[in-house]
Amino acid sequence: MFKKILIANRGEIALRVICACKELGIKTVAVYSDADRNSLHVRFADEAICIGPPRSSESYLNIPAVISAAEITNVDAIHPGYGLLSENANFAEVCESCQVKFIGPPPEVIRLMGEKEKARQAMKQANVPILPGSDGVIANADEAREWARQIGYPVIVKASAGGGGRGMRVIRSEGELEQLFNSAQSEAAAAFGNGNLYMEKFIERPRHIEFQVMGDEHGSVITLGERECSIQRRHQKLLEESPSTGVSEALRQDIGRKLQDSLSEIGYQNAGTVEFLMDEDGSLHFIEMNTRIQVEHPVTEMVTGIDLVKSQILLADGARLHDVIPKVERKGHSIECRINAEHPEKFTPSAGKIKTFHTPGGLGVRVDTATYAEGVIPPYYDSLIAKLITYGRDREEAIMRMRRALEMFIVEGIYTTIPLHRQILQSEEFIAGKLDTKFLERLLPRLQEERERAKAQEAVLQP
Ligand code: MV4
Repeated sequence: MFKKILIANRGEIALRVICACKELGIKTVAVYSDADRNSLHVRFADEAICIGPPRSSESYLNIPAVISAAEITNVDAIHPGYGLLSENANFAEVCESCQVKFIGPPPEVIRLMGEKEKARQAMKQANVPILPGSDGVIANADEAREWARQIGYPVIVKASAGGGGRGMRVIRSEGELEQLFNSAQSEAAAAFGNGNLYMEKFIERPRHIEFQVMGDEHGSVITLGERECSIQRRHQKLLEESPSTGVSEALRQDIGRKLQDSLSEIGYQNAGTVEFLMDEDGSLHFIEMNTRIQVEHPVTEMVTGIDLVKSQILLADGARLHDVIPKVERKGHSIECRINAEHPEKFTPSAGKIKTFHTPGGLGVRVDTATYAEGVIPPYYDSLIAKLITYGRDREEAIMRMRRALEMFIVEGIYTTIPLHRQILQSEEFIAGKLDTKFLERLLPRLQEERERAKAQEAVLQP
């Protein structure tokens, strides 16, 4: 078994990995930037090494600096967390060549899934449902026009190297095709150094549903059910839950079986997430795969009772899946609210010093955070400061727990998304489980209107 693991990350996920290592009796090494000197991941790790200045490009993304830290401390493995270097196939390769185990899938698999068009073809080959779309990348606007005629408008072009919405354009008619195709291509080339585009039928109001998978190094893959991630804004998820109110047991089983077959064929290893869009009539269509542990993994942990990060470490050490996860039994319901250091209405980052920090607790409440009272949120990184997770025997209980937990979560000194979550948890649409990716676009204007009405009312009462 690994004796020592380096965590190439910061914040709550670095702490989450340290928790797993402690429970497995594995020593930990934290790396940190100058801005994170007083962070909890530094405090709770057995050793800590400063790897550079505040900017991620010079510290957490600096491969030579991370590898040097691993060599100096003589670790057996590196856990990359999410974001940063977690889906960097070159980094995984460098780890391998330095005899340090990268806790994740093999570099070739990371590379395959990083090319969205190739991932799409690989899934199609393996009978996982995909949307009608182009076969392979599209060379130019003329080819795009041919595909669009065949698929039928509206269509969407996406960057093969993309993700997170960049290099994406919705095309609603032939008249606007050429211009939109060309602008997507330039945007993709500028952002990813690769202008390859592919096309899909566009779904107007999809639900975003993803499946958690785990694979071992002996050819076995299992699925651990789905998460509903439709509540997002500008490609940033805000709230996730498991199970999804839109997925029947039959659909879950069907997709689960297809994923197990396709991913064992591909040679998938370690933790992964397969993203789907659900269309208006409830069918799921593969869109892309993430080859890392995700922010929202706790909701799956809560409903399965399986520690996904511990499982990642054991699987990376060569353990067999049926020894690590003998049985998957899902029970109850779990919701996660992402608490970001952001203005809840403007969504602008809110860095600074936290004055009061009180986290809720009690049965069915979990808080994953690396923040504390008097702690400083640096402006250089992701704005996630805490994840508030509740568990209930059913969705209603998980919702009621989340409502009271949000009431009892106090953060003073910076703005957070807590007030917005309180509103989401009160909304009729959310309570009814009527979700799609336009949910917040409908809710936010209503909340704005309410605020204006309240203000006008106040003016009448106090002229
Ligand atoms: C789509 C789509 C509709 N139809 N593909 C956005 C990010 C990228 N990962 C995939 N995305 C989308 N792909 C087709 N064929 C709508 C989106 C989309 C979206 C997807 C998931 C969650 C939120 C979203 C918000 C806007 C658009």
